[in-house]
Amino acid sequence: MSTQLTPDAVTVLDRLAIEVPSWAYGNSGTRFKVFTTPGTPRDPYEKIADAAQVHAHTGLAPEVAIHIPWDLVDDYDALSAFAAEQGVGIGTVNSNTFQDDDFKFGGLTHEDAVIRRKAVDHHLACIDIMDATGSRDLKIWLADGSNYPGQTDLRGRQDRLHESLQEIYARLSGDQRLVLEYKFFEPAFYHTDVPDWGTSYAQVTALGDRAMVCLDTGHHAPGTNIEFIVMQLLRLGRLGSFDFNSRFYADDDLIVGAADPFQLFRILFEVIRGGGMDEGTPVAFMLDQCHNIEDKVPGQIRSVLNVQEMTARALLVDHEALRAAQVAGDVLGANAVFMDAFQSDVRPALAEYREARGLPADPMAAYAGSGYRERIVADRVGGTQASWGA
Ligand code: LRH
Ligand code: MN
Ligand code: MN
Repeated sequence: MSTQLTPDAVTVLDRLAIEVPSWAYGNSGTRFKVFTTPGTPRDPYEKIADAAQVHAHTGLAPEVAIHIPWDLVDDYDALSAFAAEQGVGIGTVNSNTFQDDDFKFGGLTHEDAVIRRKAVDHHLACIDIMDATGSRDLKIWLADGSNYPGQTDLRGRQDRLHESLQEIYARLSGDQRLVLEYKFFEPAFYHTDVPDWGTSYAQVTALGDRAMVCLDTGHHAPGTNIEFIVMQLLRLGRLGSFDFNSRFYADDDLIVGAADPFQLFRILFEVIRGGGMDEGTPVAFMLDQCHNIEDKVPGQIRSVLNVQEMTARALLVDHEALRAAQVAGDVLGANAVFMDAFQSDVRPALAEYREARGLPADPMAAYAGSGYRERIVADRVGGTQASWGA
């Protein structure tokens, strides 16, 4: 079924913005092999230039998230000015306490006050960067955890985490926020200090109103009903942001909507149902992906288009009919209303929608024909290509 977009759906789609991660433009891979791509950025400036291509062709990605120290530069005013020239802004600042030998046994949770100080200071430095870039969100994901039962005192680590987060939170100003991301395992295999939404929720509510939960779609055990978590966090007013990606097995970081488009639809339905796409929503949408074998810029374009397409389909759900069927106990009727929307083809309507906004009807084809790839391949010679982790 090919479908038209309603005026209300168009209003929501006009608001849709998906931050792209700077690290998606660097080389990445598995522990077995990193395949490099010609033209890969060599510094944060080139990553931002590539990210700006995604926005130029889709109108969907006005901000680029950065990761510190991967995107360390001398002058963040200059980086912000460069981003603005490219037509984008700098978004979420991601902290990183997972690649320094000192943090082998944790950072914000560490037994040793000296190491904890170093981890807290890193976050304070990230907030200095946010002050310069005008970023709203500090995103914290911790690798802290342990590999063996008895290795560490689980309870003490939660208490120290709270103290560390309190100091970081106290340094925020204006409309700045702290978002705490959870992940059930990896790199720690026995326990992780922020393994689930409940722990993140408990920690952020102990801080204050400007602390929220970040939900990375790849950070759950197989079979987890992620849309239920989305519903609950929105209901509790603590869903701060998404890291979108898709997974078949673990934290695969594949293109969002590639592995399970229906799951993305169900998640976005709950976002809309819970007000997460209303005007002034507190929910920030972001990609957290790697492009190990495919080209990175088109990989990112495909990703934001997937989110747009599933949002358009989720906006088609006939809420009145759905509610009537639910109230009547019409199990199959309710499910049919839901599936009708999921199975609608919104691609022609979205192509028209883009053209009406001066955007290419087919952003993938437009990028392929733009000559940008050929240009960066020719220009970016010498230097060291950026990689996930540097
Ligand atoms: C951890 C994670 C977190 C990091 C990113 C690179 O698995 O999802 O968001 O910052 O990967
Ligand atoms: Mn993530
Ligand atoms: Mn992850």
